[in-house]
Amino acid sequence: MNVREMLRAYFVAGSQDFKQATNRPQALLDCLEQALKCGLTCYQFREKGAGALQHRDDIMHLAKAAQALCQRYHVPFFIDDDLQLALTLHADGIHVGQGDMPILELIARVQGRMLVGLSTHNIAQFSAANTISGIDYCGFGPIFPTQSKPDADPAVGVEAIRAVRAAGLEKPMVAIGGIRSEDAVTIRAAGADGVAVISAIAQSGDVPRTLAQLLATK
Ligand code: 3NM
Repeated sequence: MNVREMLRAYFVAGSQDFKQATNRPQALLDCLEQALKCGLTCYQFREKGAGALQHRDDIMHLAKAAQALCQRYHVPFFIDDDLQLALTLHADGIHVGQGDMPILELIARVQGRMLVGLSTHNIAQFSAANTISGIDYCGFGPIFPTQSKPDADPAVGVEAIRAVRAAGLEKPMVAIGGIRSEDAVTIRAAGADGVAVISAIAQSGDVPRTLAQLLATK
């Protein structure tokens, strides 16, 4: 699978995204497996924020279980912002934000052993990332206001995706932030290679329908 195809329907989640569940880690795994069965193209393990697991052993155990599921369905497994964990597990990729480990240092330490994704929140950041060949794709957003990330930047809107592509910036891009499954077609038409979501899948009452919409061609 090439990187642009991998970005088509990208699920980002940790146990903290299943606040209603009595067993949050298990709820994450159940939801992830359902999504994988329905054609999910990428998963990022992001155990972060209020309610996230705190103990290293628990995090490792959950990450390994999520990775095993992804491997069973031949879907790339990314780790958010934890290079040590990503290297230990031989993850397919690592994703970092602007405030995490500096991207050039990360690329140097990864040495081509896994894919690298970087979050960008405006055209200037995307443009800077566009010139760095060690970055395999950029997250871009938040497109809409999001409930899932308390420190999110201001929403940029779908128009900002068009502006990035109109400026000739061609790095693979996954749009993120407040995206509902019904928005996927519009967002891809604007120039994103795919959509990354937390709530649209984690809080879906009908994962097959959600994935069908996320993957839809029109
Ligand atoms: N990163 P939801 S927005 C993890 O703008 C994350 O880089 C963002 O969650 C960014 O799909 C975001 O529930 C949260 O809005 C996405």
